Amino acid sequence: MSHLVLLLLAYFGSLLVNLAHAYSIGDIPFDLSTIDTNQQAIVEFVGTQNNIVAQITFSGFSGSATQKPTTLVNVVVVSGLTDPTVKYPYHIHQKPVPSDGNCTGTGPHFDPKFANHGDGTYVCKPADLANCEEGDLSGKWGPLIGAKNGLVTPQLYFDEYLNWKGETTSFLHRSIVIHNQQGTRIACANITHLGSPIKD
Ligand SMILES: [Cu+2]
Repeated sequence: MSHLVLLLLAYFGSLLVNLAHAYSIGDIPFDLSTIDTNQQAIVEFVGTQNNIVAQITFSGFSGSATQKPTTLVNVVVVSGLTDPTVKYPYHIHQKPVPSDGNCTGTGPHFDPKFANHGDGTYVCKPADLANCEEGDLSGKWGPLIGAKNGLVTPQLYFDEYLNWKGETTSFLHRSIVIHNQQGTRIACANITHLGSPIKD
């Protein structure tokens, strides 16, 4: 190989490394280097309820002068949601899973800003995310669509409405509930914070 080719390869190689930190949401450039190593959380469904095996991770980005803080959410389901005609809703619920494992004990959706007035009129519109319940993940980003072989199409999105701080405002140490189409709670698991406690 000529030196020129090697030089060009080195140049484009370094360009790729730089690009690895650049990301864009629509037209807005996003800087992945603002990731906060303390804002990491994981939810694991281990197959003990309706055979549902899934992992949901949350990674917080602290933001910068030109960029709002946001959270990258990754939802992977590999078993249990096997009816391709069903759209399975899932939400962050108010309380962690009780020791008896009963999903009813997780309480209502996590909604610290009272987006739901409890009068039956609540609807989460993707065009108006600020007025969705913070915990209404499937309302904001779409339900999980069943797959015959269990491998649900993964979801990956940035949610700028999730809050990492404050005893009443943080989504940490609560739970995620997956429902069937009728609304029955078919699995629930706790949101575990990875990293040092976050100061308010
Ligand atoms: Cu729910």
